Amino acid sequence: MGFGVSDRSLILIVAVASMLVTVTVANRDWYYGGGGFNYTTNWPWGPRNLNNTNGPNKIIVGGSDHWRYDFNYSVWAFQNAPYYVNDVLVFKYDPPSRTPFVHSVYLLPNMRSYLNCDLSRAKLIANTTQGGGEGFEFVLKRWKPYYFACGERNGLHCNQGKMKFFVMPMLRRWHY
Ligand SMILES: *[C@@H]1O[C@H](CO)[C@@H](O)[C@H](O)[C@H]1NC(C)=O
Ligand SMILES: *[C@@H]1O[C@H](CO)[C@@H](O)[C@H](O)[C@H]1NC(C)=O
Ligand SMILES: *[C@@H]1O[C@H](CO)[C@@H](O)[C@H](O)[C@H]1NC(C)=O
Ligand SMILES: *[C@@H]1O[C@H](CO)[C@@H](O)[C@H](O)[C@H]1NC(C)=O
Ligand SMILES: [Cu+2]
Repeated sequence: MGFGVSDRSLILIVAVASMLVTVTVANRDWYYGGGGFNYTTNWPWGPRNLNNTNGPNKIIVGGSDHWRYDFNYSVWAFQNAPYYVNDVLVFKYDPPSRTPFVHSVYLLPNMRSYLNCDLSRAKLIANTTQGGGEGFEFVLKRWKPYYFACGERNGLHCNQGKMKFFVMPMLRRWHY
């Protein structure tokens, strides 16, 4: 009988629909990268934040700069927000056997000590050797602010070296 007008419309609709599906699938690939999102090339408000059902994220502190002197970790932490409870922060830095410029990781008790780089009541969580290899992993276990700082040179790395940041992990929403 050939194609009537309604048949043509139908074909058009099917064609457009399949194009939309293709675009949607392409976007999904772009967004979720088949499951492994690359934090190194992440944008500030990265799409990893869109999928809260993805499970805990592993985040390398400082990205490809790792944990080093004179890198603005406040800006880095802000750009990588939000963080979720059970996300894992990975601190990477060379051990003393590989560099004279050693680092460490401390947790500071509050905002005041954080602002002043006051290490007197800080708690060591990773010594100078623990950032080697795959790095030191710290799980953001609780819904509370975490204040991190390097403890080397009596606060100099924290102050002058900008080696400090804080995060406030959010509770994960298991729906979207
Ligand atoms: C992430 O991106 C960086 C920089 O483009 C690249 O060096 C690294 O290999 C990538 N990692 C993965 C897991 O794709
Ligand atoms: C989020 O990630 C999970 C696990 O990778 C996946 O099963 C789910 O379909 C994703 N959700 C969306 C909206 O893509
Ligand atoms: C750092 O901690 C590790 C693991 O607890 C320990 O084996 C190592 O001796 C410590 N290194 C220093 C320099 O304190
Ligand atoms: C990091 O950079 C921001 C924006 O330029 C600045 O306001 C902040 O003081 C810097 N942080 C440190 C510790 O210098
Ligand atoms: Cu340091």
